[in-house]
Amino acid sequence: MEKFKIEEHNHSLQKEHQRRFEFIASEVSNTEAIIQNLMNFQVAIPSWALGTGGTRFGRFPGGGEPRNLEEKIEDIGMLHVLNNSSGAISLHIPWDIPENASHIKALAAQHGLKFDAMNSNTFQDQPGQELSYKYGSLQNVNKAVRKQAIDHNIEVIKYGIELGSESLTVWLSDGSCFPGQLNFRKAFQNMLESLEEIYAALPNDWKMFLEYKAFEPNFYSTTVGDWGQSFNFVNKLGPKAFTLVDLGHHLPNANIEQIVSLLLMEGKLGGFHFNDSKYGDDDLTVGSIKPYQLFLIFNELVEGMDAKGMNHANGIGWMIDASHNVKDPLEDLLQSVEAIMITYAQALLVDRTKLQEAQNNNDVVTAQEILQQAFRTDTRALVAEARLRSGAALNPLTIFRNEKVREGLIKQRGLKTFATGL
Ligand code: LRH
Ligand code: MN
Repeated sequence: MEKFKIEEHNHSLQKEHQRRFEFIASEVSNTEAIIQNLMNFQVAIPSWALGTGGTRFGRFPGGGEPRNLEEKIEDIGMLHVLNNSSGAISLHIPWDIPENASHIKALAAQHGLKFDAMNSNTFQDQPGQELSYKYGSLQNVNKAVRKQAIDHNIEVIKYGIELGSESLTVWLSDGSCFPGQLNFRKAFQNMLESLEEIYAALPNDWKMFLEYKAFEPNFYSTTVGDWGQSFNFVNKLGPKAFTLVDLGHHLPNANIEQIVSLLLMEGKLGGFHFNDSKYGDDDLTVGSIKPYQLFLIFNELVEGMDAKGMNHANGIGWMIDASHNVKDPLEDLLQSVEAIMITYAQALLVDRTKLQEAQNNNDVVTAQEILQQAFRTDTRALVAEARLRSGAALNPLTIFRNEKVREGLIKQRGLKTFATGL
């Protein structure tokens, strides 16, 4: 997307934006601080979510999907030009192996992108793979299967080192589908032993994120099934191991904001996979189903990170993990990043002194009023102003459509292209 097109777009929206920005700036005391925080805040885009997702019931590709890692980097680069908040890629191996790592690293840098957490994959059997992960990987009763999975994770770390990544996300589908299938204790011990070998292979400045999930693809037990189990593992592993919270990985009605607060308190909240869901791991657009829950989570993030003096921009791995069944993948990702920025700005609006006072006085009504005052504040003009000041588009989705980006990609790549990933 050429710079002049963005300038033209911003010029056409400037007057309306200025009116909205002056209004919110007149309402909000810490406008400049919020805009600076927004400009620093970068969300990593998953390399596995640039094509159309699907379910076992069907997949409906929309065309123009990236055919290789280079084209995925171009697509993320384009998102970053439009919102200047998507400055990192999270790669999934082997879906996106950087055949020529220095070339890939240079290409990403050209697009202003760096590599966030690497993701290993021992939840699928790859063509030619010697031993199957049907009954699990790091927990498997068969030591040889565990070794194969450990070696894969160490290989993923090597790719990450070449690309300048500094973290490994381990999500394990390991578990059981029926009572009696698994000895839970031995599965835990096998998995801990395996994770210890992977942990020992981490460079000194690296982090390991252990992602938990309640169910799917196993439907009776999951060996890293909730925050408590992940927390137990990462505490036993050591200071480089942290828990990763994927918003879609909880049992119904779980209080995710409380989990976030406690993991932050313990210094063990390492990363986030942002998405939204109504039922299971639906991987829907961030903020599309439960925007108030997302606000309550960001409220705990800001409160907890400030309590620990953590830098908001790089204290935690901010990543999206979504799958697009009916939306254009790039429009969906633009909406997700926008929802994250809007909600982060709302959390920065919370009057924490007044909230603490209300909490100390058990003034429950005032406490709710303070939170909802922030949640009911339209921060879109603040987010747009942050983009404007960083040379991005005032309204990324509008210019994406007006410039017919998808049509251009279909012309360039064809209708029937297939992007690796979910
Ligand atoms: C598992 C998960 C994990 C990824 C996969 C693509 O549900 O959230 O983060 O490895 O999706
Ligand atoms: Mn995830």
